[in-house]
Amino acid sequence: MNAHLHINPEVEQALRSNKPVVALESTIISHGMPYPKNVETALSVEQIVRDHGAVPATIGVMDGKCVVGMSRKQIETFGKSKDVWKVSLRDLPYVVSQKLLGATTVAATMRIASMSGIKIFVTGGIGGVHRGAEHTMDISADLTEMAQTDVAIVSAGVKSILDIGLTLEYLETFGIPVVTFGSDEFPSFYSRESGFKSPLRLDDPASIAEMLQAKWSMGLNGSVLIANPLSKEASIDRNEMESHIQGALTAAEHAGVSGKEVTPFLLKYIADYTSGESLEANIALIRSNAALGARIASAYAD
Ligand code: PSU
Ligand code: MN
Repeated sequence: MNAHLHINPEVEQALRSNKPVVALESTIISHGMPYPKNVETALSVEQIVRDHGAVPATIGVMDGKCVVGMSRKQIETFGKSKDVWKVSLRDLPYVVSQKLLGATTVAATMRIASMSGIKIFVTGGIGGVHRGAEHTMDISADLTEMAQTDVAIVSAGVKSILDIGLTLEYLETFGIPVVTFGSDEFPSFYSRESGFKSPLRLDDPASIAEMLQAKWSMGLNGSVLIANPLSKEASIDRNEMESHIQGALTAAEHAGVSGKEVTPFLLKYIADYTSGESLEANIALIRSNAALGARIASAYAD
């Protein structure tokens, strides 16, 4: 086994005996939500995974190791510390060799999950093709990673800080199936609607697990994006979100934000300007994704 991988004993045991395991990322803890809601949410998400019959494995970088299955204390460290690196794929060797504290994005988390043998990964939203990418070339490494790594991702769709249409085109080009759970429309994170039809739809976790099995057993490499629309009660009106997103994009341009800072800047702006509402929606959707991910992981293990 890779010397930089540290899998906790409970996760290791579950993987060895083919029990369902669900990977969880840490960028959402360190850069996606304020303390202490971030820690409370991360711990409750782990509990939801357990309640649905799977073992949670929150992933991040610490002391030169890719930690797979953080302890409660480690989750608190990621939630409280000020200088946590946002680690995408390109940052991973630097942060590991420099022994820094690193919160992993979707791209880095799924690669570490794959190194460990975990097949299902639950998050809030993935990175994608940014609006204006035809000029900036700002396309998240989450997408390139999804093209090659055999880990399925459960998310609430794609946040409309991104260009959802171009992101769906990219996923099609790279052969990444996009399946929405129980809906014909692809969701846009805070909203059940996006204005885009979902390429595929399945209505139960077992059918999704069968599709994963079919894909990987044929040697078709890469991820499957499983979109789980937020409940109607927690969903925020799409037009209301659009005005906040426009504000966030304008503020980012004025502040000259670029590179890896773009996504955290936009997320924080929206959270600040929608006060509690977007944070509550964010918590509701990640909890719902955790339940669905654990059910798919259980079906896949069967
Ligand atoms: N989108 C969200 N919430 C998030 C992220 C994206 O709605 O927390 C985080 C995830 O960790 C994702 C990362 O992998 O941002 C993408 O960053 P970038 O666009 O810099 O690749
Ligand atoms: Mn980017």
